[in-house]
Amino acid sequence: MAENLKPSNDRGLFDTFFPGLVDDIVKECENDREIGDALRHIREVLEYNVPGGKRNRGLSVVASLRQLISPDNLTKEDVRTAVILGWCVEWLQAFFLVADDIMDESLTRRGKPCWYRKTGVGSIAINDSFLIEATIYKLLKKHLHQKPYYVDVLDLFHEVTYQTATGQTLDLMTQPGKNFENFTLERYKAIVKFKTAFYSFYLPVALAMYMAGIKDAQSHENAREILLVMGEFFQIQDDYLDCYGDPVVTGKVGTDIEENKCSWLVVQAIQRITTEQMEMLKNNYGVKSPEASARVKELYNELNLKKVYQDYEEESYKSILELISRKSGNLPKEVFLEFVKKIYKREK
Ligand code: GPP
Ligand code: MG
Ligand code: MG
Ligand code: MG
Repeated sequence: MAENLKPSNDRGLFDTFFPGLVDDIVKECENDREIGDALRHIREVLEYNVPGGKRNRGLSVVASLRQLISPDNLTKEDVRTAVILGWCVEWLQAFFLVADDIMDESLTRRGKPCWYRKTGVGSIAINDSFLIEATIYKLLKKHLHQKPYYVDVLDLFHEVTYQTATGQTLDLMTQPGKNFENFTLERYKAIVKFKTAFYSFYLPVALAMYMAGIKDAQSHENAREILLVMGEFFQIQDDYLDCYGDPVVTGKVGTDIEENKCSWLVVQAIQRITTEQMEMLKNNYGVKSPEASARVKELYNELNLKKVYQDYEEESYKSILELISRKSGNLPKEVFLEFVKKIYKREK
């Protein structure tokens, strides 16, 4: 097997593709008299926002393809295409995060200032998020337009973008109400399924499935059922880390309490709260002051939410393994187990 086709080199191989993909988008027009200035700006936007994450979503396309096509049948061209599709998933994530950080008034991302907060950027970041999205389709056209699965891939990116924006809508419109009655577990699950699980979990695996020629509705339904449950768990972790994570490790400072978010922690809190504690929560949740959020965090500690989370994590781990063995159908279980390994007990 050629050196760069070995699975152990996937991360290194993946990273080597990024500069070429940026060049695919900007190089030709960087010195154009009309739009050269804009293209040099696009390069800066892409270089600041697309790399530098964990790349788990992108790498999952490659890892999943390796489970779906045997090493003897997997060509160098297949691996190359999976890497490019993986980067397109990372591109989509960058588009969402640039916009999400503006909406959530976040400060840092991946250990750097959020793009809109970088000196000299500001509200052009809104347009920059559109540019990141639009350039996904330039990459797909350049590298995949002759593949038999091109239309499936395009359709999937469009559908998943719609689902994610729908989830973001629920996230932004869900306000606590007078007695936090809107922060239900049912609403919480809908938010996270749509805003996180489709693009982070179903998308990378579904792309690999289309590449491997797996198009049937039943296989996609099985994969979706498992991956959406994993995605829900992943966002619960994200909510937990927003409060209890170390910003040096996560690369971001949490804003869920100040931003009045329907976070898993607040949903758990209101299920365990006394009338006095509810008064305290009402006075301090969604208030943009460090003192108010410190009070909410004290309440979380009184309610032992760290332990509630740890118990949930154990429980969820067992049930996801059970779901994988029950629902994988024709798909190799390793596609899902690899994902599980990456996300349980994560600290970032
Ligand atoms: C993550 O929620 C959700 C997204 C990144 C989807 C955004 C969708 C758009 C259409 C813009 P989060 O706000 O909890 O993520 P983080 O904690 O990383 O800010
Ligand atoms: Mg958000
Ligand atoms: Mg956010
Ligand atoms: Mg978050």
